[in-house]
Amino acid sequence: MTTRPVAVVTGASSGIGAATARDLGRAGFEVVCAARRLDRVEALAKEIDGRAVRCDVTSAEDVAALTAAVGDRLDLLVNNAGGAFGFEPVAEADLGAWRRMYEVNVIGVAAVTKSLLPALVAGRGTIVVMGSTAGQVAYEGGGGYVAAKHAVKAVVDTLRLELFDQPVRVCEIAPGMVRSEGFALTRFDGDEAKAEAVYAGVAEPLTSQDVAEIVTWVATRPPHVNIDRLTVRPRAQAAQHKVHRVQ
Ligand code: 8X3
Repeated sequence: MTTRPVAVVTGASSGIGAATARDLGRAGFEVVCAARRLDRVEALAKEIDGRAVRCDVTSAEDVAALTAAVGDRLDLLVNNAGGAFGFEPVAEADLGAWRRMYEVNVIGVAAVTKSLLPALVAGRGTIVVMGSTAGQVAYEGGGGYVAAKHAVKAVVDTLRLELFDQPVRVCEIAPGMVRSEGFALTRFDGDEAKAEAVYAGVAEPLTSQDVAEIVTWVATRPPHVNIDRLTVRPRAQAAQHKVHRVQ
């Protein structure tokens, strides 16, 4: 029987999710590392003395299995799984990619949160959702992702209202430019040159670890303190389009 608080991190196989799982492990959490790539989360779970569950957040069966693995009580849910697919203008929207983005970023968050909510209420837990500055401002080529992340923000705000009399905290973390393993590469379908260009000349984008430490901080505030939304950008990014690049 564990005496450590228990956290679930979705999308824990890489990037912000993996860094968050590690950071929470260091902070004393027993972390349930959930992701589609089981081999990766198994290795991570071993490293941090946590648990691994294969979970595609768009699969009802996988979400049910994750919920069963968690049991009756949960201290922290980090809805991190998500991502951007494509960078085309609305006029050329890849509708399949838009549907996938809505499915994983929005419905995935709703499905996992809904399923784990009874355990979170029992555990007087905290829900952290990985949003994005794309949930606050639009940018050219971002349409499908921008729309999905705006929807994530709306879901978080709705949830917080609905849980106002429950002992559950609800927080959205909205990072700007993070040089995380995979994000840009996924967006550009494996095109390394395009992925690299996103960060070209930027003195210092955020790292996954920077965001992970914020998740841990949010989750370890006293129970009456709710960080509603935390926006974080690198110093070199004053606004979505205002990025300082040196050549
Ligand atoms: C990532 C931030 O600017 O690529 O969520 O949309 S951005």
